[in-house]
Amino acid sequence: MTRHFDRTAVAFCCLLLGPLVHAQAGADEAWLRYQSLPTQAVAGLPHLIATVGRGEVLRTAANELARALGQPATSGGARATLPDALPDQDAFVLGTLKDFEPLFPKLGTRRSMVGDGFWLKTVNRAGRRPLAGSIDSALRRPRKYWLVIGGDERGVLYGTFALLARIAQGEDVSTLDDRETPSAPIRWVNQWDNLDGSIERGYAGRSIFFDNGSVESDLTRAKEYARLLASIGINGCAINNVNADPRLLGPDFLPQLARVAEAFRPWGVRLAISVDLSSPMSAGGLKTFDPLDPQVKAWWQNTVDRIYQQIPDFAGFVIKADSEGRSGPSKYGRTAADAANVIARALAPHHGVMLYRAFVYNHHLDWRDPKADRAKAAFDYFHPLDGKFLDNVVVQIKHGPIDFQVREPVSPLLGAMAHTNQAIELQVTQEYTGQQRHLVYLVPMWKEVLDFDLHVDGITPVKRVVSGQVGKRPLGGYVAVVNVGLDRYWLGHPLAMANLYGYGRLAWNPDLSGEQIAQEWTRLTFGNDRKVLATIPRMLLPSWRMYENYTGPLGLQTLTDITGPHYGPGIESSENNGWGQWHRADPKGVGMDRTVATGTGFIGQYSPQVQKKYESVDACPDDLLLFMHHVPYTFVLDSGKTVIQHLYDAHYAGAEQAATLVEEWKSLDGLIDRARYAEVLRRQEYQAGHAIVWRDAVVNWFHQESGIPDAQGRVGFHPHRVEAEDMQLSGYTPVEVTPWETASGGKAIACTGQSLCSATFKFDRPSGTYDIAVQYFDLNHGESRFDLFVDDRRIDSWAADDHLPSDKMNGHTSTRRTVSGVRLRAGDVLKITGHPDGGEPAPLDYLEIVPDVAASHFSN
Ligand code: GCV
Repeated sequence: MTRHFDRTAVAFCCLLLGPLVHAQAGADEAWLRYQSLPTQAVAGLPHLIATVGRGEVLRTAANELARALGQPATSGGARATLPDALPDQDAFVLGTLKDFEPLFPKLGTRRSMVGDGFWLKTVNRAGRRPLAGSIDSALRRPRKYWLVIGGDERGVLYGTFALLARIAQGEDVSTLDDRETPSAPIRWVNQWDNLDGSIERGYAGRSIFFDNGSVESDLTRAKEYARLLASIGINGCAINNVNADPRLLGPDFLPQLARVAEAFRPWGVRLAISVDLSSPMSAGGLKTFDPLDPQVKAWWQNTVDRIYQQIPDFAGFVIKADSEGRSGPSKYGRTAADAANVIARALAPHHGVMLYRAFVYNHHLDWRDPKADRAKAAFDYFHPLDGKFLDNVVVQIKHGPIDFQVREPVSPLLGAMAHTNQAIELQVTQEYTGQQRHLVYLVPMWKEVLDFDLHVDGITPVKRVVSGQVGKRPLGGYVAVVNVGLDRYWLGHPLAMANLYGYGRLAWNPDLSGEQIAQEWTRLTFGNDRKVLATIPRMLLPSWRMYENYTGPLGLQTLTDITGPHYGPGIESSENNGWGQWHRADPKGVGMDRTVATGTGFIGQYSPQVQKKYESVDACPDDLLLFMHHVPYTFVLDSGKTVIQHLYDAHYAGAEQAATLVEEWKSLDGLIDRARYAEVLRRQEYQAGHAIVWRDAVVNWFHQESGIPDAQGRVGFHPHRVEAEDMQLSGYTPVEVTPWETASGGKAIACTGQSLCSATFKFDRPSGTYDIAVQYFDLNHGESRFDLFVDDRRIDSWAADDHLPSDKMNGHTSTRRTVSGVRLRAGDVLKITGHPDGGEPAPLDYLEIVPDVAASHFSN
């Protein structure tokens, strides 16, 4: 096929480059901090950027390159239009394949290049001989072009970001010939933002999109978010909670949504929204939302057409139905396919897609029924519908069968929908993994999931299923629930951004390793200092296993308060209710029997090869043992340890490791800017303390339940601890804490009905230097103040002013303050005074007085 050379399409727009720009105020630039581009990497690069074509996304790509490499901040850069000739000096040349071909006919550009893919290529052009009598010697010079060729405009933008990432990492880009193609067409994020500006399971401030029932008037952050997303290849964003508010489909809301689409558009990010299936009734005033009712069909068609009139590049809808109290097609005896297809049919002429979530389950299960199993729900419901969905429907499947636990097996549904488009749903927001107060780098977990072989048709790792390769599907891919907020660092913890970055990189190329991504992200975010590059990945890479160790190893899932905020420990909360997150611990043993032989039969939902791996207790990997089997505490693991001893050891090891993260981070003092250094340090110190809360809660609970002592004698043995309730109290009164395992000895002290209370005791240990940790509760109301005295000398004072997710004394609010290097003499009197505030009774749990500083900060 020959292509015509369209002169208008190849108009050049040139930007001349000047000195480097500096960091901007406002939101953190995360991994796009161009001020740290290595000078030697920038040195040999051209000073001219030319674009072939005129699209908006293309312009963004050129501007991004200019911004990174030093477009003068004031002049806005010199621009020139060169209608049909290549620049006569070295230049970056950006454009789509279609527009490039006529200019570089010998490049062989027609070799396959898919949509959002790109090609980075350097070409040399020999100098032209000057025309007779010409004085223009410049024409004689040979020129070199850095071509950024995109399969489409988004591809150009992605190629530009990829080029910049290489430069920022100090790679030699003087000669390039690299093509990249994204693994899958759907690379989306979901935000669970509510119209009032709150975010469900958001841990980093309020919404960047909504406030007080409307779209934000200032969408600066939305634009910056789109830039971050584009830089990692994300092409779609659903901005509102899947527990969707029907007001979003109202006529007055549409122009507001159009503003968000406009903010995203230059970055190639298409707007999507979550919608509620009952909208034809709640927003449209119909008497039914039965998907097969002709009026309902017509309503969806009109609604979709209206959206496209205002947002022509609208990406589509996300739907949560028949789940956790949301209405759904089951009300009318219809299936998910009936519902999805009706809406998908309306979207199809506009090239819109429908992401229908497979998170459908009954949360009123009978916990006494040994066959009941929430893990089976998605497969049971969706597998019979395989092949019944239209081609623009994608079933969005959470990576595990429960709900983003610290460890779960891969969802068997991913191996059971060969005739259906599928997208895997991951969670960047750390709902069950520490809510960004704990450092948990999730990429290694996602890698395990993506590389897991489902054996549905030969070798079929999850990543090939979701890319559509296995079933030869037209669509498929990745969705992550991200929930960034107005926090300066987007996700709260600056290091949590490694998860957002890693998600995008894996969606683009799931063959990358967790190590590669950690290295890449660290270089881009913190620069190329060798110590920083060695330390941060060393903190990131083991952090998932570490968190698992102190929250729920062996496939127990996160042993958190599942009916509360999903944060601190709450071991019994998952039992005796219909939610189905059971671990079935009893005095004799622990774990859910999901075998085909004697259990719920969940394992039977996998292919025979996978069943073989899980069905037998001996073959089942230790990491998932208690997810698949109920065993006695004395069951011996592959490691040779009993289950109960493993539970004890893992919790002690995990908490110790969390303490080492503080020291690792401190070793970077002076190598990281003050603001980020201080923010991360604060969070790591908090995590080290909260890991002890977790450790003690879980080991004490299992110790009491099993009656089996810890072979190492640690559980319940705290030689350095002084319980607050055992101190001499003035005004303070002892209180029982619920659940008991979240306070040392099950009790704390509270100052109620007084404005000042105190707890005192006489230090009777050898004189020396000690670290004093005060374990207290910081409720989400009030700001109690504490003072710590040694013999009437105040050595510290602080306020309980964190925003922890509970208004009660429990594992969510238990936290600690440590004063290091305190000289104490035998006979000294230690006193803590508490000033309650706003209903928060300055509650205290215990003191831990540990000899000598550094090494033993957070030990017993
Ligand atoms: C948006 C879990 C979360 C809910 C969330 C739900 C879902 O249950 O706790 O907050 O709802 O998953 O994914 O739909």
